[in-house]
Amino acid sequence: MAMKSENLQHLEREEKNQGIGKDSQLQRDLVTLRTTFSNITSDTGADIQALISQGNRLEETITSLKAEMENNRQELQTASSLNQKVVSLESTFEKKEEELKADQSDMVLRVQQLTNDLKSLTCELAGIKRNGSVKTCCPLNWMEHEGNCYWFSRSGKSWPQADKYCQLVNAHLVVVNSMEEQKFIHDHKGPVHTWMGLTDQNGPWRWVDGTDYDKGFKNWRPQQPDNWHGHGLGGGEDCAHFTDSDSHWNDDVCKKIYHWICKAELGKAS
Ligand code: MBG
Ligand code: CA
Repeated sequence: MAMKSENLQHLEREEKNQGIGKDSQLQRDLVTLRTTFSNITSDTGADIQALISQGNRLEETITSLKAEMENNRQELQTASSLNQKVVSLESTFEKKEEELKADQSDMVLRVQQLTNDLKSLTCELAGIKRNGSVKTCCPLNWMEHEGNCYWFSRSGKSWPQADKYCQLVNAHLVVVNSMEEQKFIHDHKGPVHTWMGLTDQNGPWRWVDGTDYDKGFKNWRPQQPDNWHGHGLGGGEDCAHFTDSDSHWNDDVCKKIYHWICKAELGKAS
C-alpha cells in the first residue's frame, strides 16, 4: 500500500511538471483514486486489526481447550484405574462367594451328620432307660434301611477276617435279598471291591445267615462265578464280592484284602 501511495504522488508531481495538471478530467480521476485508496487503506487496517484480535481470541480458545483436554485426559486416567480396581474387587468378591458356598455345603453336611448322631444317641438312651429290652435304632455310624442296619468299612480285610469282624459286633457280612437292597448297597459302598456274606469254601454257595442260595436273589457279573485258577495264588475263587464300579458280583480269592459290609436286623447290632 505504501508503494502504491508513493507512486501516485510521483505521478501527480510529474503531471504538474509536464504541465498537463490543467486537465480537469484527470484531476478528478486522481481525487477519486486518492479517496478510494485512502478508504481501502483504512478498511484494510481495520480488517487487519479485526483479524489480529480474532487471532488472539482463537489463541485463547486453543489454550483453554488444551487445558480442558488435559483435564479430560486426567479424568479418563482416574476412571480407567478406578475401573481396574472395580474389576479386581469383583473377582475377589466372586472367589469369596465360592469359598463361602463351599463352607456352607460342608456345614450342611456336618449338621446332617450331627442330626443323625443325635437321633441315634437319643434312640440308644431310650433303649437303656427301658432296660435295653427292645432296640429301635441302629448304633452310631450304622445306616438304617428297611428294618436293617448296615455298616460300611473304610479299610480292607480278607474275607475270613471281615466275617469275624461282623460277628464280633453281633452282625454278619451283608446278605443281599433283593434288587432294591443291591441298589442301596451300590449307592453307599463307594467304587471299591467289597466283600459280601456269600462263599463256597465248604462246597456249594452259601449265604452266612442261612438264606437259601438257589432260590434267592443273585446279581453275578456275566461269566461269573468262574472259580478261576489263573491268579497263581493257589486254588480257585471261593468268596463273593461286589465289584468296584457297577457292584455286580464276582468270586475271588478269599485272602484278598477288600472293604466289607456288615448287616444286622434293627436292634440286634451293637
Ligand atoms: C476277573 C475276575 C476274576 C476272574 C477273572 C477271569 C476281570 O475279572 O476278577 O475273579 O474271574 O476275571 O478272567
Ligand atoms: Ca471270578
